[in-house]
Amino acid sequence: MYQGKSLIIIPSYNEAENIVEIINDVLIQKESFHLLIVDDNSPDKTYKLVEEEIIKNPKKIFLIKREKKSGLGSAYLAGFKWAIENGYEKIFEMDADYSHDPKDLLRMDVFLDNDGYDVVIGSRYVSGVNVVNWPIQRVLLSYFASIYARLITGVPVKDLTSGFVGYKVNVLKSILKENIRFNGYAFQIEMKFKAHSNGFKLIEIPIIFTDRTKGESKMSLSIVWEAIFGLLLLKIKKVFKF
Ligand SMILES: Nc1nc2c(ncn2[C@@H]2O[C@H](COP(=O)(O)OP(=O)(O)OP(=O)(O)O)[C@@H](O)[C@H]2O)c(=O)[nH]1
Ligand SMILES: [Mg+2]
Repeated sequence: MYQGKSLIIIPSYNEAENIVEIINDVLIQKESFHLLIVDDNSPDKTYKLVEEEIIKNPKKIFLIKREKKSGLGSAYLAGFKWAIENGYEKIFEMDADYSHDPKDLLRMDVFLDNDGYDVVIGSRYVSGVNVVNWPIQRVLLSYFASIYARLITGVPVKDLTSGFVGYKVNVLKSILKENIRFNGYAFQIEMKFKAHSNGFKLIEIPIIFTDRTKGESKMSLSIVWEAIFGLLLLKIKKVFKF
């Protein structure tokens, strides 16, 4: 239905302070960009603001509203399925909180028009450390997590936990045939791991990641544990193929 178009998927949970602005900032980047918000019944009613935007622009903005908070990974899986069913060719993951600059979507989109690349990753660590306004503990955690993830998985990507990623639809079709186990940071690692092991070509381009200035973080210790131990499990399962 939407061949040649790009779908930007934004999961949202209590992003009322960001959502209207980010929707409009994404749409002005390129005529062919469409948006899908996956909201988990946010208590601050983020979805209501999305519904109001949809009334103004029903052909380009879409909403999946789920019953309850079920995690970032499962929100993306619902979004990917919808994107495939609706015939989009390029699909992006992006946060609602302005950590990812909508302007970077243009640079990323171009790579997916190129035959040589299947996945484009907006990367904080491709040239030094490009993170603005994160406390030093958070930068260190993320940076060492990325080194750990690279060592364990063997995937030659510097920012494996990046949540700013574009995929050609074939990549998602192929990955979704498999079982996706994880839901938090580990979900991001798993997606790149599976894309790489299914033979797709990944490229990292540098982006500047800025900490959110509005709304609250949903990061939790359980998300970090899932990434640390879950990854080991993923590797062991791959080695022993069960
Ligand atoms: N639908 C849905 N969206 C979520 C869920 N958890 C987080 N999000 C959204 O996913 C994106 C990333 O979440 P963040 O809270 O920014 O996580 P983070 O980037 O690790 O943490 P901070 O930047 O420190 O806030 C944001 O757009 C959130 O609103 C969830 O369970 N369901
Ligand atoms: Mg964030």
